[in-house]
Amino acid sequence: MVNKSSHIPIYVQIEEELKRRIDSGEYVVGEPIPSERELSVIFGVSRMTVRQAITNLVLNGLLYREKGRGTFVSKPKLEQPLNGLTSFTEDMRARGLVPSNKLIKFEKQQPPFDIARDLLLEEGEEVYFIVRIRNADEQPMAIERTYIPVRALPNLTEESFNGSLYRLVEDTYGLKIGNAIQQMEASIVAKEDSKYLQIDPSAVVLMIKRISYLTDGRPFELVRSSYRADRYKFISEIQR
Ligand code: 16G
Repeated sequence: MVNKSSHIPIYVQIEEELKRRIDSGEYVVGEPIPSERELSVIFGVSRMTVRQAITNLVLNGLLYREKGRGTFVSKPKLEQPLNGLTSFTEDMRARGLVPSNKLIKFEKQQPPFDIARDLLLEEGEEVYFIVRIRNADEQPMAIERTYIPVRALPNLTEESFNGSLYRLVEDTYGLKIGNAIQQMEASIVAKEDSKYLQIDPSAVVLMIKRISYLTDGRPFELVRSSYRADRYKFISEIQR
């Protein structure tokens, strides 16, 4: 399986072989893979080399380590298309997963300057500030901090956030959602978010900032979402 005279480094060859075993289902999701010692015997290489291959697969989210228990196969990442203005609830339902929310904060406030500017607010205008953990099948996937101009959606309450915000905007308020501008960047998870997302304090998250507009051009939300990078990959179709 390992070709020692190849120009491809041995740890890369092992990484590819482990990936193949994960993809083929030989190594099962949620189950441990053989130990470093066992793999070093199977492949006839040093434990160091095996460890390097495993570490790369851990960093790529295909495997995860549990202290004292071993290395396990991760669930495949959710593929999130980047070409439609959909809600978290719609995205999860489309995959047969059950969405749920945990409301961490709901308050009316004077927004920070940059938020007021992006939401085209007038001086002194207030926003609702909402922090929600978004779960799929009861597993935390993302944490979202949402700013909504009070003028755009008056009379919101905590109960408004039991379900989907976009359903509320469209069905309860009878407004039409038009488009959004989105930016994405990678970041180390914020300290307080790591416990909500149940990830390591040094883990990486994908941060998305979305400003969404009604069809008449009025902004109705500015959302900062931190998505678990070990559970998500974003896909877009590009054309020439
Ligand atoms: C998504 C949106 C977020 C929106 C939410 C509404 C991204 C990056 N963000 O999470 O801006 O507020 O959906 O979801 O996709 P809901 O209708 O389920 O509450």
